[in-house]
Amino acid sequence: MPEYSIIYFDVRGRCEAMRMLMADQGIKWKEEVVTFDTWMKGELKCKAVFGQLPGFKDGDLTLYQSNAILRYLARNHELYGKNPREATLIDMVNDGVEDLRLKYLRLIYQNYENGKDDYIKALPTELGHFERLLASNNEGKSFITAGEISFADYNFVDLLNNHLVLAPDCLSAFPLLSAYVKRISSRPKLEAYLSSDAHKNRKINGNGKQ
Ligand code: GTB
Repeated sequence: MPEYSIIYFDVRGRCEAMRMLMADQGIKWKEEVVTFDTWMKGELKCKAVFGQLPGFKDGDLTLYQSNAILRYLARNHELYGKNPREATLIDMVNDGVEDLRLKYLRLIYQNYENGKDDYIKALPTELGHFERLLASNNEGKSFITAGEISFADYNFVDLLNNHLVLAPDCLSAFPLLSAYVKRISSRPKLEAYLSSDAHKNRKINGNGKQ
């Protein structure tokens, strides 16, 4: 069994997709929680490759950049498609998820009060892209792309869950996305994790906005 550790603040943030992936795949990991006070001392920031968290340890390997960490897990645990074509489609989707995550994080950390209404108004356009993608893969009945679950599914479901907190009705016009998020979230090990205190008690974002 690998010896994985997440080094991060005590939030879901950019680590929840990797936690969901590991929980669903039956992989154990440790949490090295960094408090804001510890972070402000600067020692960990100096060590981090790009001066930011999360970090991720596998034995003597330490990684940074959340999407690289997701890809590392995907390569190690067969969550990256069966061939280069599938892997590239998975990358394409994950890049789309990252684009939306960046918009979401900008709202949360920089413009919540003034930007929330406009952000929610623009959501159908954003989510429509993913609804069409789902429709193009087995009529939306399986995964976001490819024939098996991939790291992009965990990343996307985590981001959808955050949006369902921000705007509870945001999926009502998207039947395939609504069914998809329920279907993935009800995979037994993932459902157990999503209903655990470890998940529920962790804030979504560092500033308490959601
Ligand atoms: N591209 C990088 C990735 O994907 O890993 C982006 C990483 C990133 O934005 N890291 C943020 C960070 O390290 C934390 S995620 N910020 C500290 C710094 O730059 O000095 C967002 C976040 C912000 C604040 C808290 N908090 O206060 O608890 C938690 C998470």
